[in-house]
Amino acid sequence: MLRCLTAGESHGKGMVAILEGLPAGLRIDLAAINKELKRRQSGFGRGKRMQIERDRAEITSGLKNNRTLGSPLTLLIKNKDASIEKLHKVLAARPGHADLAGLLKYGFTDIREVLERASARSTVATVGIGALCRRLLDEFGIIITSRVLSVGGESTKQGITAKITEAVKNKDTVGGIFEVIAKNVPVGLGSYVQADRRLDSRLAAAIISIPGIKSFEVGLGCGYAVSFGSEVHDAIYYNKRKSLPIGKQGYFRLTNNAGGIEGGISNGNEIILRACMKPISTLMNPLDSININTKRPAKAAVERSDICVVESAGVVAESAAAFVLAEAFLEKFGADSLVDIKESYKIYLKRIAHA
Ligand code: EPS
Repeated sequence: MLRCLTAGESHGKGMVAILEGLPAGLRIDLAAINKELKRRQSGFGRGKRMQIERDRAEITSGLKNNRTLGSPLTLLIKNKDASIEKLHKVLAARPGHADLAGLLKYGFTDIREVLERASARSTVATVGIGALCRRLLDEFGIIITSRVLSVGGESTKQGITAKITEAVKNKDTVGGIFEVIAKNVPVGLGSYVQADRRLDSRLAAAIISIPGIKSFEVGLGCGYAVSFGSEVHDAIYYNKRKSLPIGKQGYFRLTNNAGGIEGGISNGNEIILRACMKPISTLMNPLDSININTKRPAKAAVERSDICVVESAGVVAESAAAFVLAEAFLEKFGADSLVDIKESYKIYLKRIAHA
């Protein structure tokens, strides 16, 4: 069983992630983890915090000679801005943020006590976990990437840049849509036998729980709603030639509207996921709100924030997907030792090729 927990406040000492269940014998490269952390911090539309932080991970458990021991891995990413005890109180909830619902739920009298953990800074830990999971997937040729499809309804690079620039100028924020693609995922991850074993439901939960994500689609997604079945289902063909390399033999499709998942199981095609990231809810030109002490109208709190994080959200979603795919992969092929998993994977591919 692969499981993880994260901890840490946006301006606390740092962010922590514990990942348990990676097999023994996996080589871990800290530089590769730091590269993913850097990708998360990049993108046009990021705010001032990203100029302060240089997110770097330390691994404090689970490794010897840079190889996993099968024991829990702990990642620590220290915050440079660790000013939590000195920061001012926040008294007017930002519409769209966790502020008001969190305040009422926990009975706080300062919104800062909500926003410190609700902050999307927690995604540092998600990306750290994802980078570890990618290392496992790497061993089996599984590659996960993402790309921005649109920002504020604009889908060309020029249009996107113009939208973000407009948002900066108007002290506003802007959201968009990104796509995550997983290549070389074998057929057979996940299952239809129980709702919580379906690969699509697990990917949906992992991605929609990233702060700011408001919708999720697999493959053609909402496009299915406007088409006839005959137009959208991916017809099945078969390749008899044994001379083809393993992975190219057997069943294949000419289209991939299913986005690589049928019946909650990966079908061997690319997994294609799409999600919508809402505009960041901290507005420099704030919306109406209420002062939680006086109950009088007040402008929503203004905190240092970002303008557009659609590109970063894609990197975080890749990481969330990496965890789910690694988990499903280990369920199928065993989880103790990398050597054993490789053996079991080889036998499986051989059977599939000749099925
Ligand atoms: C973030 C760090 C935060 C924000 C952002 C994401 O840093 P700070 O609050 O100190 O400026 O830039 O968080 C939010 C937009 C949010 O609403 O929580 C990060 O590391 O990604």
